[in-house]
Amino acid sequence: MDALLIVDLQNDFCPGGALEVPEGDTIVPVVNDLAENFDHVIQTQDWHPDGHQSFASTHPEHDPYDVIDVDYGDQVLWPDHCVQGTEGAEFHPELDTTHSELIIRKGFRPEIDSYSAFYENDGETATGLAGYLRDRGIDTLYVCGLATDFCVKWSAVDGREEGMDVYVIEDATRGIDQDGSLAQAWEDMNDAGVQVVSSDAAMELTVA
Ligand code: VGL
Ligand code: ZN
Repeated sequence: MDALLIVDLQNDFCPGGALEVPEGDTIVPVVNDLAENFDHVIQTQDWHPDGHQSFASTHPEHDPYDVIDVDYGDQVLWPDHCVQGTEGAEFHPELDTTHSELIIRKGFRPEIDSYSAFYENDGETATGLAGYLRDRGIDTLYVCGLATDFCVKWSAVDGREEGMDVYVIEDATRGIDQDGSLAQAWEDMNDAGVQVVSSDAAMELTVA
């Protein structure tokens, strides 16, 4: 059974937001079309408390996009974004969320960042998504949303780790491209056995 996973399609990742992804908002109509065609739709929402470890502002000696060493390895320091309860953390106003059966919030633990919809960045703390998908008999994920090179990539790769068939919908995702991270992400997804499809192909492949 198939599900569409819409990753972090939130104001702060769209132009004008705190951590804007170039053209991030342009995927909204494509994602809305997809959501209407899938039987099951799941979303993630980046949801950080003030003073989150991943915020550069939490480390006065650092600037945004510096990489620091934390308990679980490298951590990129981001501008403050998707702070719980703020407008930046809301979904894009034109995103149609009516079809969404589950919304997974991630990154709410002050000390751990979370890119993947399955596991936080320590690689151990589960969000519960794997169990949910298994309980519901969902074995195929079509992933779209923001950003290709961070949360989309890690969600897709972890989906493969969980034994799922995973497709990333190329024209329904956009990347940040920090230091070559976008090309690296496509390579990592390919190595993990993630397949790349267009939104048209995704709608034909899935049985609505
Ligand atoms: C994301 C950086 C920090 C993402 C979230 O959604 O890709 N990137 N938090
Ligand atoms: Zn974040």
